[in-house]
Amino acid sequence: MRERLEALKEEALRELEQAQDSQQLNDLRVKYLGKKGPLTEILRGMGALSAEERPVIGQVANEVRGAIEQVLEAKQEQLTREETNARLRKETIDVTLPGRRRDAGAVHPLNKVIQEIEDIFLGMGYTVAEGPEVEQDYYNFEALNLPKNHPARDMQDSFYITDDILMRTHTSPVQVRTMERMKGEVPVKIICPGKVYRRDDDDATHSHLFTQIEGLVIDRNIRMSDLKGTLLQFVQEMFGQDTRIRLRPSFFPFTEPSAEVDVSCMMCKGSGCRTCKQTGWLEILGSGMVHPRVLEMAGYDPNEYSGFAFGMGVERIAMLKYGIDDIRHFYTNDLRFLKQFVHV
Ligand code: 2NM
Repeated sequence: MRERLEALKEEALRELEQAQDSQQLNDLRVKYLGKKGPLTEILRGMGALSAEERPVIGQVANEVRGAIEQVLEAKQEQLTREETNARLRKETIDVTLPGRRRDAGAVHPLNKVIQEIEDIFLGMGYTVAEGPEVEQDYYNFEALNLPKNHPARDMQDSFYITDDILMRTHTSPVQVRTMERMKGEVPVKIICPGKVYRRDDDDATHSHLFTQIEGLVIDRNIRMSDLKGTLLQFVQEMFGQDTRIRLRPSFFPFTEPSAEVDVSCMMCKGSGCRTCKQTGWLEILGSGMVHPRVLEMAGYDPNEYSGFAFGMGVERIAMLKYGIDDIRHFYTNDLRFLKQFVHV
């Protein structure tokens, strides 16, 4: 019996010494110390031994168990340490490797021009107002003195969602909404930038989606000269202090009188070139005194208050400023185009 135990110990320690990983070590623990292992079996058979032999063999068996447990524990510690080291070696990263370069985004040229125009009007005390692109017929047309049969309301010219919901065709509905919210209070002094939609075929100078900025001032005693002075200040900040303007009579349903505003050509300073078609002038703004019916519908007594309004296409201004020849460049998102404005 003693020899069997000694042999068992020898064999167990040899096998334990050769264990390669925690899994193998655990299998050996079960094999030698488990309920179905040889040591358990020997201890169970002790009943057959004589009274003198039993304590002696019992002590040897316990010594064998103790020796196996001790080696197991030491081996477990060693393997765990080795496995941890191996894992850490595998997980090391080379912090000196160059990083993956990420392309930085940039503000879209249209948004740059919008921000520049906003800054100019913020400097004159205006605030920026925004509103929905999907708009009610009332705000887009009715409240702007566009009667039911006006040609601009033609289904052919606008993107209708339902009979009385459409994609806004200008940002004026934002101004009507603002006037309503102000409940007759003055001054109203806002600019409204945003996308507008018209059913046009796209070409170099037309886009079914484009960007507008409209301005509106309402107060007591606002007159045409306020409009003219404001727009002169704006174009001189935008295109240079030597820029001049001229007003030509025009027509809009929502203003009376109405004026088209030309600026002296910033390319040739007015002497005539290809950009201005040898006229020295460029048409960039529509404007006028807010129609009394528009004021009245929005809750302002036209006998007490007056106002001016103006509107411009941001793409056209950006195209003139940067010499861009096709409006579609703003919407095709060709990085070769967009990257030219990263540092502008
Ligand atoms: C333009 C030209 C002239 C305009 C009018 C209004 C409102 F809401 F006050 F009636 N907003 N914008 C206006 C006037 C817009 O764009 C070419």
